[in-house]
Amino acid sequence: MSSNLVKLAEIVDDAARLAHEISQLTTMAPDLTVEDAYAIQALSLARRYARGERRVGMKMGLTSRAKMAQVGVSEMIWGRLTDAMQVEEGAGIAIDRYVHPRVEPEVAFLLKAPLAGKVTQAQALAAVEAVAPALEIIDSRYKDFKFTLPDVVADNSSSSGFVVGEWRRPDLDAGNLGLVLEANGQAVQVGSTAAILGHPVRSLVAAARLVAQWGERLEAGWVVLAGGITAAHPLARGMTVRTVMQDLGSVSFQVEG
Ligand code: OOG
Ligand code: MG
Repeated sequence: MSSNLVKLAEIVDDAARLAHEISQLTTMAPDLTVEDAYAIQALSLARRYARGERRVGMKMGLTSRAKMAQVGVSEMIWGRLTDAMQVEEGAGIAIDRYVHPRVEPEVAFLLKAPLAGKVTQAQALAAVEAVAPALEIIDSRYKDFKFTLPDVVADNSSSSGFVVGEWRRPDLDAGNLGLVLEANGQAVQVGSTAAILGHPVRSLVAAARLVAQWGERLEAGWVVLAGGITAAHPLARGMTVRTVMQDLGSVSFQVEG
């Protein structure tokens, strides 16, 4: 492994750990490829595991047009979730632990069996134990939340926190469920789960394919976030955030004042 990639992994890991913004890695390393970026992501996560964090899942990113348009990157990406990123439903988060956090409504899958490689939608669904409404807290470590594809991938695809609501039966069809994202009780985004590749299960199919390219598999017990359904909304001190999804129920958290 090139020492340069190790150095870049240390830069993104420190930025996430200490909540400070950094310049895009591609300004320092203009030749950085997407493959290098996934290697940096793996190296930066290895630093988290060494500090005692445990891998609990995977998040898919840029699986809806609204998300692609908001950040100006139109390639599907993925990142790794650890136990330290999970926020309990209804809990409060301290905004100083983030650079410029945003929140987005997502659908979460809980797996009961491993999945990897080329799988059909039926095979993916057969590995699902339960489905839940979720909120992802994303926080790009890059100045002004601006990045290229390799930058965002190296930064663990902006992974920062996630909140999962009550788990529902896996046979609930999450294909086209209406939802609202609220900040302080006011609707700030509305959408449908169909915005995720036509059906969120397609994101799970893609997740199985993408991890296999890196020699991994989705494990039983993991949470897989299918990707933001609407554009993300900036968090502010004292804000209460909630998403309400048709048939799936709601999930919320607070930003401490
Ligand atoms: C990149 C992460 C994208 C999603 O759900 O699309 C993502 C970003 O928007 O900073 O989490
Ligand atoms: Mg997301």
